[in-house]
Amino acid sequence: MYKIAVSMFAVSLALLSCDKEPLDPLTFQTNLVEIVEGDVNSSVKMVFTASSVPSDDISVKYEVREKTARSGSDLIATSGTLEFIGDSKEAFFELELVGDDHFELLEYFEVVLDYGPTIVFTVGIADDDAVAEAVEDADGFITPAEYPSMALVWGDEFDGNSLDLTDWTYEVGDEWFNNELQSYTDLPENLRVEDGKLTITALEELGKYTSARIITQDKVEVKFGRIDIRARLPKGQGIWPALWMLGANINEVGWPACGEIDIMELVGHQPNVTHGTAHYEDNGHKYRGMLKTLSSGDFSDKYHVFSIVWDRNYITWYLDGQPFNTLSSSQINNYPFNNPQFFIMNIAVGGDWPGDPDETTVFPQHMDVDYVRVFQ
Ligand SMILES: [Ca+2]
Ligand SMILES: [Ca+2]
Ligand SMILES: [Ca+2]
Repeated sequence: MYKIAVSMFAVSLALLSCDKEPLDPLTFQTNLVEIVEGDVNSSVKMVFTASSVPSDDISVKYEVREKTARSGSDLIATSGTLEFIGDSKEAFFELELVGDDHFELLEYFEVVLDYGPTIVFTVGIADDDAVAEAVEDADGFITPAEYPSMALVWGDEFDGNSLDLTDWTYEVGDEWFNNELQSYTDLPENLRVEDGKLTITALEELGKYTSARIITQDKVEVKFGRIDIRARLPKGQGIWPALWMLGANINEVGWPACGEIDIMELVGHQPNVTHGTAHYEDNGHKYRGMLKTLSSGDFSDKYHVFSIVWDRNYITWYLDGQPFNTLSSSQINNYPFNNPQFFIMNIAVGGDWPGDPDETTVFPQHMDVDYVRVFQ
């Protein structure tokens, strides 16, 4: 349809200008792919360049269309006419941008040119504001329940008295990876929801370890957003809590091609260190991660907020609102993180990374999760 319309337009141009060489179909390019937001309102010239000088003066209608960027809060949607006059291949309009000083994900809008055929240009607005740091209250660090210009698209405050099985599934059994020792159950001694929090408990009984692992696979799958998880973590040799995500296409492409985002992992013999890591397939299993060490105390003392900001082509990890790791799609081949992922929360016991529990390990060990929230 598009090709036909373009070639018809080219024909009509050729008929109008029979004393000139036949023209290639006219197309347009623009100078803007991505704009930086700014903290105050501003305007920017959006210039369109024709592929050749039109044979006659022409008027091209343009329309700015909201997408994730919204008129009034991110830009001013407008429409009008671009005039290509004389020998000029260029015409422009002034685009009005709305600045602010709060953090947002990358947003985009469209500009549609209509000159018979239509062309749609997609333009990004890159945010230039820092993520707000968490504040400290009586039992630890906490993040806001809402953010300007972002909507809560999913969350669990763990306010009921049982796990919400519309969103979560227990994974139970004895057979796990990495030479882990635990058996996962759906018993209340291993998982409870009460007092506004989820508590996963790792237990030892006669040398056997039990714990719990829950997933949102096929129930809650998200792509992009600011994700905040407030939790207090267990510790001790052989204790391995994790708050993490796996690609929703894992059953089709397998691991690690599906991509894994570890928002928080901790090995209990280093109870003051959180790890933020991405795993992926790039000529075999590869991973990139960074760690963040508390300046005092450990992660069992009080709540901390483990966050990622996950947007098109990048992921940044935060502890209490302070960034400590970023992955960009340009750093790896076969970047899998522009696809939906689901959540996993668990405490593993033993295994290749932490090693097995020993006589210093105290049981039971608890991970308390106050909330998980996804904002877009
Ligand atoms: Ca700004
Ligand atoms: Ca902003
Ligand atoms: Ca809660």
